[in-house]
Amino acid sequence: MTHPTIEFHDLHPTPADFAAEVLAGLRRRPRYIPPKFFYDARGSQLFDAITALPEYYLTRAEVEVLAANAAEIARRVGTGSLLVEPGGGSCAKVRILLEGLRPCAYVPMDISREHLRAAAEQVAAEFPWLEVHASCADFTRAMTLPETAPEPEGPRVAFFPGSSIGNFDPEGAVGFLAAVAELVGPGGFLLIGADRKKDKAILDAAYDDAAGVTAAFNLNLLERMNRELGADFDLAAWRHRAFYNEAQGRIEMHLVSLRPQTVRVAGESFTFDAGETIHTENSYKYGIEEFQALAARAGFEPAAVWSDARGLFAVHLLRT
Ligand code: AVJ
Repeated sequence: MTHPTIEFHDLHPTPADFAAEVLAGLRRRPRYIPPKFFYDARGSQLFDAITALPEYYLTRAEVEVLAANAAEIARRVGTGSLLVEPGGGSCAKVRILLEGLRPCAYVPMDISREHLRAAAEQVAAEFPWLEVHASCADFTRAMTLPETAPEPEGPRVAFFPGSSIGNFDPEGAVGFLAAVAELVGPGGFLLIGADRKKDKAILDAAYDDAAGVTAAFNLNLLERMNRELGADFDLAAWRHRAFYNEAQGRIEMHLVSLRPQTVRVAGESFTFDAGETIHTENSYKYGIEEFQALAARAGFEPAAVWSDARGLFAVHLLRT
């Protein structure tokens, strides 16, 4: 068997980055830890389980849209592109596009090192004609291409599925999109999934599933701090809370302290009141025109937009 072409570029955040961001987040009020820290090995597994939950419609809806429109996407973008996927740790959805797009190289970038390495090797084995340059990095901090990435004949295309854009607040989203616009340059494209605003009951259920997988995903952040930062969170003293905040147009996830308690984290003490929360995630939802207007502020114009049959989820093709 020939060895698949995979180049691995490593800018993985150090344990010191995790400690510093957690301590800064716990010193603030309200307390906030960014959702990128959910994705250790266990968190990545739990997230994959979330995508298969009956209540979590996002992944199925987006896959439906990509599969139904893969040929049209390829026709609009053309072949020979350099395809970059920030946060593309599992290289799952890109498979739907690869045969049609025939990019000259694929660059998945992700914070979760082993998850990314395994996925990149698998995609390279499945598509033997494809050059894969995996880049382990925190794209919320630095979005640069590995130096080994080839110069494409076609456009640079960024792929940002999953409604991961929803983790930024709207101002942060404009900043991220502007960095993507710069990365793809003139004539470049962005294919991006953005979950739509909808009935609160559907959204609440998607982030607080009956089987408790999303709760385990949220609580794993406490276990991760215990493992990696020598913290002493008592898991029985915390609960998962998720709800759609209609005024803000976002899902909020929190970890709720069930009693007054003091916790040690990386040598520092933090006192929590009963009912006090650590805010762990926002997931913004966007109307179609609302999202196009946001992208316009970052220098993108709409090229096309598609939705699933139920109208739950949108995939936008944007160009610089
Ligand atoms: C990966 C950010 C798109 O917001 O739906 C799923 C993460 N959190 N369930 C989302 C998540 C809880 C997910 N994103």
